[in-house]
Amino acid sequence: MSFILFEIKDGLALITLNRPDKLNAFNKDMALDFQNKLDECSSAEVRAVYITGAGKGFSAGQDLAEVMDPNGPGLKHVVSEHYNPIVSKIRRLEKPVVAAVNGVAAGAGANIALCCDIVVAARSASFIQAFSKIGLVPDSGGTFYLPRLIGWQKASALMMLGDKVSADEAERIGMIYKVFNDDEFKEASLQIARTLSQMPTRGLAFTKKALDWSISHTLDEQLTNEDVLQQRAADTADFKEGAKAFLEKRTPVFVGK
Ligand code: LHQ
Repeated sequence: MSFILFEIKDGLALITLNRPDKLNAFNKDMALDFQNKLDECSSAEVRAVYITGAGKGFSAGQDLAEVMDPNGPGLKHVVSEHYNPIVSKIRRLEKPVVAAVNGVAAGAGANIALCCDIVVAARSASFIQAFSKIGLVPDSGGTFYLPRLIGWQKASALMMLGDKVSADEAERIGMIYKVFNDDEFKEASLQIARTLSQMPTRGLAFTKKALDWSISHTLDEQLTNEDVLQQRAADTADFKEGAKAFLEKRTPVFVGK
């Protein structure tokens, strides 16, 4: 059985975390396969990525049975070899990545979702910074993204107390973009990803880069960064098509170049 389901359809890569009986908790094989599939997403045919979970959970984070198994891969390299590359690959991927959180997202499962470009959730989903409850430190970029998304105080409290945050509350506090009713969630979240997959891919990649750069640059530096990226965006075929279609009062057809 494959712990990651992967399919590319009409420019959209669909990645499904697939250990439903364990709420898609990450074991070594699943983490490494996820990395491989993220690498495959850099191919030109992929113009957007959609990540979700099989069954009723998104991901319960690290498989705790595996890290406690004396014959398992051990705890020493889990963060550096399993989770850090996943977060880096998602951020470096020059495509928009949608996390479609279909159920509970805990520990590394929550923080991998939160590093994605657009995070949406089913109304019955929830987010838990589960680390503190077992004596661990938030990882997978959680200490980087969560305070930036919801502010220091709330992030600090959620990470220390390990409270379960409902999807509605996550939307209210700006942790995620939108919540959809459970019966509409799959189609509505896929529609966001499909829309992105037909948009100007290079322009979206430069937007992602500009947002990432804004974290570590001054205003003056960032104004220069925006200028540089705008020149690059203006050189794309999709910009030319977008402007031309606007002037001709027709719907543009973007090709991702
Ligand atoms: C699980 C897990 C799980 C194994 C549910 N492992 N089986 C980095 C570096 C090094 C070390 C460790 O970790 C990390 C990163 C991290 O992610 S640390 C955080 C690890 N995750 C957690 O601590 C969350 C543990 N899980 C839970 O608290 C609950 O399962 C949640 C709140 C996620 C869901 O609760 P329920 O909806 O009540 O489901 P459940 O607890 O009944 O779980 C269903 C099954 O999944 C169950 O198996 P079973 O065979 O009894 O039906 C659980 O044992 C299994 N499962 N999470 N992380």
